[in-house]
Amino acid sequence: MVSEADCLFCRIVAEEIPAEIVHETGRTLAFRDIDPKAPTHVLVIPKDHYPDAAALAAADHGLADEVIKAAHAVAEQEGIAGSGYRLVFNTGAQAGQTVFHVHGHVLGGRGLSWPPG
Ligand code: IU
Repeated sequence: MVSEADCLFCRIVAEEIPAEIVHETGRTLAFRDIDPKAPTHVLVIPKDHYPDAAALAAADHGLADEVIKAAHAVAEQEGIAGSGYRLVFNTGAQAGQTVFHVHGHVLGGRGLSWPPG
């Protein structure tokens, strides 16, 4: 397991910090965002630590695919796969990334405007 001691999401994976887990596979974890921006707002992460989506994709071992599949499984489980949902990977500070353990936001349950702010 690749983890960083001071990473919030690594600590959720290690069960040192509680979270409402909604989906888990061998290499991924999904939990409800603590400050939801939509009726459904779930974060999907690889259990291993990669700082952002670019680093995860560069690792090239299929884990990015697993995260995206897990996100769709969450959307189905939450009942928003049919109506539509947004999968967002904020990548870098200017894009709004605040937690530097790659995570996909699964957002849905209401109409979502475009473009984002
Ligand atoms: P961002 O894309 O890095 O900005 O997303 C980080 C998310 O992590 C953000 O939506 C926070 O509400 C969420 N979060 C959380 O779920 N639990 C926490 O303890 C903290 C942040 I700090």
